[in-house]
Amino acid sequence: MAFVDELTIHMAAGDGGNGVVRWRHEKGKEFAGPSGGDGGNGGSVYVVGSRDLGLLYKYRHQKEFHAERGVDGGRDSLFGRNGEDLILPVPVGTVVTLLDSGKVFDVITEDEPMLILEGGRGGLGNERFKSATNRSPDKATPGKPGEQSEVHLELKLVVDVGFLGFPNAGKSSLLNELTNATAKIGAYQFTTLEPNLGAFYGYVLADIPGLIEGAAEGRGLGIKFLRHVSRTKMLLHLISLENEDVVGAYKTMRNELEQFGNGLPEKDEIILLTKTDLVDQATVDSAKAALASLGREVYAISIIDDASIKTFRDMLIAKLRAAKTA
Ligand SMILES: Nc1nc2c(ncn2[C@@H]2O[C@H](COP(=O)(O)OP(=O)(O)OP(=O)(O)O)[C@@H](O)[C@H]2O)c(=O)[nH]1
Ligand SMILES: [Mg+2]
Repeated sequence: MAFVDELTIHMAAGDGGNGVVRWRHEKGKEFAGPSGGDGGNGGSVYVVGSRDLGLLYKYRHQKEFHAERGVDGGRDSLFGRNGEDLILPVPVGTVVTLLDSGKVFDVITEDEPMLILEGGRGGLGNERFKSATNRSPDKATPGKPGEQSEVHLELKLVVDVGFLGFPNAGKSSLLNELTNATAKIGAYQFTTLEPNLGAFYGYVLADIPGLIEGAAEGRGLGIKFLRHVSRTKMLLHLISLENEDVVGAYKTMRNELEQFGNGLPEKDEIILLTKTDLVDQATVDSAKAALASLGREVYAISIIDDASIKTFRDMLIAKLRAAKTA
């Protein structure tokens, strides 16, 4: 799932349909009075929370969203039909700001539409203006314009676990293994160019592009993505056992975090050694011991070892549930 977290679009509620001036015709009567109907109301614009975190990405090429206009009134007292509302699904966690008025809507629930722009009321047909003193009014009113605005949508996602690591560490492979994500995997660096998200037992896991030394100063794809993990509750730090010096690799990455700051260094962190199938057990054990001696929790997996994935998955679920109740 590709990731777009900000979008500005133009949204418009529908204008009201016009009221009309019409006259009744009845056989044998020269004058039978006004019969112009009211216009229908314009459709309103709503946003509604959805679990689909990729929605903003789907809207990225569309700049204009509008509800339907009300239909004009007709003769024989016919009311125009109301315009259809527009109900735009946005990911739960989206903050919707109407740039024209500054109004802000926080979409935090699913399936509860929130009215953001109201459709214009339909105009009145001439039949409405009939009175004892005026039996043949030729007055009708136009529909009112619907509200419209530039609208800024920003997804302020609460990611539960952010994956961190050098390119090729196996971040995307793990995300695909643990979640419904279908992130691209490649045997080269920087396969992942923007964050991928996956749903994990009601939690959100995010895989970000690989970081390299100097990321905090803007090297590689760096800083833009560190910003994303700065919103996560927990970091999963992946280190490939292809590294001969896992402690060195760990310290390099930690150093980037320290330099970046923004609360990142203080986050809960789990270390995950990857690709255990490429080395012997003794190497796995000594790497684990060396990292554990820094006072960190360390786990090890291989994508081709189902048992290791299962153990890790169970541990992660337990940890997330414990964090929630803490
Ligand atoms: N042997 C082995 N290879 C693995 C394992 N996990 C991932 N790989 C391979 O390692 C390479 C990199 O995997 P990715 O999941 O794309 O790594 P990444 O960390 O997302 O890389 P970037 O997106 O470039 O930062 C791919 O060729 C994977 O097939 C593993 O457990 N064992
Ligand atoms: Mg990747």
